[in-house]
Amino acid sequence: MDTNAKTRIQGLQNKVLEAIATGTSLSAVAELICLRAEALAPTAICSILSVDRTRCLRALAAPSLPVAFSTAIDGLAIGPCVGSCGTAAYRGEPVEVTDIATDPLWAPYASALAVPLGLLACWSSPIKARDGQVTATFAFYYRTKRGPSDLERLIVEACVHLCTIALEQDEIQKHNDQLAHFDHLTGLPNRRRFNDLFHSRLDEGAAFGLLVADIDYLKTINDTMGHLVGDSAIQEVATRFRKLGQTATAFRLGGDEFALLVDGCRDHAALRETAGTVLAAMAAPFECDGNMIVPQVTIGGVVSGIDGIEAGVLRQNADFALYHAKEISRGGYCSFEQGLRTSITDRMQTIRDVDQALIDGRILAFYQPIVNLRTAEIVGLEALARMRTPDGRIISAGAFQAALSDPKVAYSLTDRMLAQVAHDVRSWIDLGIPFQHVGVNFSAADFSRDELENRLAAAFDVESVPLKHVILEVTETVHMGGLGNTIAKSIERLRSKGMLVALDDFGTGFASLTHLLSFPVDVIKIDKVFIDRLLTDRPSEIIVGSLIDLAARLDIKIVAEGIESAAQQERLLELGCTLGQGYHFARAADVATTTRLLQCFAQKNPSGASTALSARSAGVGSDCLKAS
Ligand code: GH3
Ligand code: MG
Repeated sequence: MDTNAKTRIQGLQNKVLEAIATGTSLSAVAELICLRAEALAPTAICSILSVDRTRCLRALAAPSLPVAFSTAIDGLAIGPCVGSCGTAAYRGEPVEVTDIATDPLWAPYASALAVPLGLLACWSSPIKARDGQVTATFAFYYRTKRGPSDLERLIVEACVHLCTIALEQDEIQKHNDQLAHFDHLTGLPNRRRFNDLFHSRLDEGAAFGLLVADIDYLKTINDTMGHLVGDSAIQEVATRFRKLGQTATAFRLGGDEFALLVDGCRDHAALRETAGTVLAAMAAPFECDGNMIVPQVTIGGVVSGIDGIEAGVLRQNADFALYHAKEISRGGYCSFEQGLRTSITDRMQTIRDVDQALIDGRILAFYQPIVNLRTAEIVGLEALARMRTPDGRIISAGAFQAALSDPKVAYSLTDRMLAQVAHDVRSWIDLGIPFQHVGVNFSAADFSRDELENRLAAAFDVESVPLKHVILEVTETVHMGGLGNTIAKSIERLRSKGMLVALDDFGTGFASLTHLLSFPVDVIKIDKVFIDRLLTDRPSEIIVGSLIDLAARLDIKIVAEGIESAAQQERLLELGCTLGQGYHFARAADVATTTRLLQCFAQKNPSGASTALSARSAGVGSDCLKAS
């Protein structure tokens, strides 16, 4: 071969490699290879076909062949007798057909396809990936009945090599795109892809709805059944979302959060209907690692145009709706409403305030006495959180209650309270006060990690305070909430270790006495709303009276909350309730005031049969909670 030909082949190689290196698309590179090869071999017509995963030929580049010819070949399955290219791909070796009209390999296609176009001979070479799989073919067609020349062999050799590189590069590119746009765990398109589509829908002014969904209690699933089961829950939810097909396009935004784009949706009613379909898809349980799990999700939704036209606002409003749904309708759906923005941003501010107060040490334990209604002696305390503002005001828990919807804040607040309560109880014991017990409030967040027993033990160990001085106070919603009643089980475990559990705010939640039989507690605290109406509302009096009788028979102690008058105190005593708390006796006060109160009014003989809060077993009077 003359040096001129060599140089020209080298020129072809350089040009193509440069195109690959600069990220030119596979089809454009393939076309460039064809045109350059044809320039070097003017009597040849070049065609590159790829072989897809289903082993069918796909037209990649054939710039000098009629489109109809390429279209006819596209989709043919490779095989032992499929022209030159289909056969070369099948055999994995070059196929030289010097007379298409008579060669049996071309029998089905010669007269219908090639010969009428003047294509009389075809030499096809397979292009192989590193693993030996044929991924494409490179062919020279001739208008005369002949085989390739020596120069053409060299050109094809160079081109096959270049095609291998281009195809490999394309695979890498596709793989990178997959990684960049699709989630590894679920195979769903990811946040980036969602953002692209979301913005382009908005740019087009298209009508669409957006649902954001978050799996409920995934942390609990991880903690109780293991991370792999948690992964399976995410995958299962993704699979169910994918099966929604045209109804909504699902994306995994990250963690256990998903987005669903509902094209064509124009109003809240339509979006609510779609959300209903999504929720219905979650109903069936699935099995994983021997556990039966119902994959519950909560969904918030917005409609483009109605709830915002700007991407950031619309997306944030969807989050607000989800946040709201998590609070009022777990496992359900809420659509965005304008009022949500203010209420949620207010709450966020409160969360930030409490978070800062925790950092600054401005969360304080105050104490309200629980008294013997007969003697007004203090038999115990309830610890109540207070926040001191930077300017020194004391804010009661009701005013920053909203912050406790944030599990992290709620958890840290309990830690802070436990440390202070343990410290204060130590000081009372050291002062020789016959201290009995203090109730500490716990939220659902405190049960979210399976370590409450250790946290309690650690906090009180530091001050060498025995846990018998602590009563775990939980509300009905906490007690009955949680995945598969894990909270109730955790409470039962703590009880079995001898700790007392009080059900706080009884009557305001959803608990029934039947629940109490399945998940017993030691103390019921009747909510203030019943005490408020005790003297004026006959049904309230009947409820309180029956509750006191029933509790006595179940060996559960009763504490009345929010007693504000001597008349209420007397009526409660007549009904058989001997323990209570409220402004009539004392408001919650700081540790110094509480110390003075305890020094003056603490029940002197807690172990006496009728004057303590603390017996779980029979034989101890009803106006004590705990046997010493
Ligand atoms: P909620 O009911 O309020 O939604 O709380 P949650 O327990 O589901 O927790 P949240 O939505 O606040 O946070 C998501 C949790 O999901 C955090 C993390 O523990 C867990 N998680 C995030 N990504 C993965 C993952 O890829 N695999 C597993 N197993 N868990 C994950
Ligand atoms: Mg979640």
